[in-house]
Amino acid sequence: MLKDSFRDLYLNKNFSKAKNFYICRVTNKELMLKGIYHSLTERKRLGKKSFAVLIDPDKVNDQNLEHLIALAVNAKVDYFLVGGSLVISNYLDECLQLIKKSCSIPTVLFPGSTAQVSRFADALLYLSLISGRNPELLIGQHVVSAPNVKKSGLEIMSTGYMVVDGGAPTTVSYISNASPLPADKNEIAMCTAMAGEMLGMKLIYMDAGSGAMRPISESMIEKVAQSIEVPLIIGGGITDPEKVYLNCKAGADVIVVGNAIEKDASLIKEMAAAVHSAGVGVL
Ligand code: 1GP
Repeated sequence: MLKDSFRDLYLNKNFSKAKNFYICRVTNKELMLKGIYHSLTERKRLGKKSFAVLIDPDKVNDQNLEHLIALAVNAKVDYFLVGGSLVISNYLDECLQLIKKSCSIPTVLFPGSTAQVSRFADALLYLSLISGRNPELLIGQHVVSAPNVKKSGLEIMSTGYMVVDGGAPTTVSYISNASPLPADKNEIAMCTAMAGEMLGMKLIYMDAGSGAMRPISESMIEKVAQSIEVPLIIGGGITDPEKVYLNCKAGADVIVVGNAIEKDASLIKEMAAAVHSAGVGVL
């Protein structure tokens, strides 16, 4: 199915699929020309919610990635986030190339370290861990990697990254060597996000950590969403479409899901539908 082209579909008289394929290509191409950040802010302005599937290069291979891409295209997933707090394999470049040749869903790097920069992605979340007090992750690693990041040609999106306590230590809370933001301190979350925005961060990403026992509460999402203008990304421990929907209604602009989809890829469809139904407009 991934090898289908507009021409093949048309010649096989699969007109409705050909039309969808064409519209999807054109729409995504237009978005790509103006940049991913533009697409994120535009979607927010229009009241549309976005769904991003997180791909950890350590946990996929060509076969299951192709399957995942096919499901994502079918479900109209808006973005792929690629990366992880700890990536050991060398599959990052290949993984991005496979996505690129198979579909037009934009790829955004979500790097756990400076080693996870690849020119095969479309954009990079340039994360500063503003919830922690570890200077290395606030600015230190950025200084060291700045020339390479600039040279990569990727669209760089500065992101105020806030790790929120998810009920148990996660890879990100351990690796970052910084205390996560307490889950019930909505005011601290609000002030942190506001500070990040005023410091010039283009995005705020609140993350309970991959596989978190307890995802971020709707009350915290609401408090933060009401206090900032930039798009708000929410992820960590989200396992069902209902939670996805409630998070969007509380003010999340982008929902990120990784673990739950790794365990059951068929969740993509329902989760994407929940995200898109929570927006003002329907794609
Ligand atoms: C983790 O927000 C992401 O950084 C996604 O978390 O894997 O728990 O969905 P999950």
